[in-house]
Amino acid sequence: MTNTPRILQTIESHILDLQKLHPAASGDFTGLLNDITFAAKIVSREVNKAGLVDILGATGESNVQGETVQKLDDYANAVFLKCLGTRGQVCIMGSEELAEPIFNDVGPGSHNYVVIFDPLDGSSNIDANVSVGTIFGIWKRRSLLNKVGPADLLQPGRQLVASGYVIYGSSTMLVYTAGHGVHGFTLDPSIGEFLLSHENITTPFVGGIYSVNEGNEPTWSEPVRETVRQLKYGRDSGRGSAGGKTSRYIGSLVADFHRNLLYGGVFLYPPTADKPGGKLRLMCEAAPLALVVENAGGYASDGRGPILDITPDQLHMRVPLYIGSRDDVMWIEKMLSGVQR
Ligand code: P6P
Repeated sequence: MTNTPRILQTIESHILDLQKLHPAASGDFTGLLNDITFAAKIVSREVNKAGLVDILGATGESNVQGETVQKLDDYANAVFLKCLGTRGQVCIMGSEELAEPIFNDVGPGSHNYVVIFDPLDGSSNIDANVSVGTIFGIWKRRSLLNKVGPADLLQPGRQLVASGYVIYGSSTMLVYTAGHGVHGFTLDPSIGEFLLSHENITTPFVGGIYSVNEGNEPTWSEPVRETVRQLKYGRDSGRGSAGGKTSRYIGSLVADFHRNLLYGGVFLYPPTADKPGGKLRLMCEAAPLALVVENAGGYASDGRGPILDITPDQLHMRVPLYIGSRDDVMWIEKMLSGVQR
């Protein structure tokens, strides 16, 4: 009996299967997800060459092709802006790299979707060959009859129709959810296809890892300090308890999030003295990852309640972020909202 090769499923065919769940679908959403996939392939190629062709920073020098060297995050930003909504599906694009969103509800196409993204999160790590990532969120346009405006842009994560991230690491993976589970696809550069490698990702209810920049401890509040102490030593425990978690912190959100999603754990970015509202951005980082983690069985909080329920007051609104294994994040929320166990 010859071994029947496992059927390899590309992300494009996975997305098409998703479209079949919605018989009335126009195909715009499918096209949009495929545009994101295409942009991810282009960015992956450049990120993986970064150490070779001197795309190392905003030097203003020319590279071997005589082109002006772009910072990789500028490059990634330009690629996603160019690739998104090539069929006119998108009415607003918001990028972590752009102060203002780009509105576009004229010309051919349905202009039905809003896409907010961080084109290359963690890019300051790229020169050290640390994994970096793209994070994206897709909302539906609300103002179907009148001109697109702020009400279409500033939507809570609960209104996301899909979200995901790309991690450019030892391999390039695209992980996304559209409300029917969380699925991971690994890029095979030899054929230029993202192949299904992690179907129906679920994250452990309780994790063994906590991820936080402990260098910020001097500026944390006392409840945050006590929470991290108990993550380290074990909950409600005296010193030296064996019940603590192990510490893992890369300093690249997508890499820390992805590892904790697969292994179980909690990532924390509490308020600090210079970022009293938190460092991470709600719309292009926290909310898209919150949708992913909730669809994988986890939870994401700002320390008071669900990240997904926060309505942004502006595109670059920042929030404190506690995200990962459900039991861990719920416990942190109780610790920080003063409700002891
Ligand atoms: P800190 C990278 O700059 C980033 O935006 C996230 O990717 C990462 O989680 C966080 O900042 C790291 O911040 O203050 O620990 O260096």
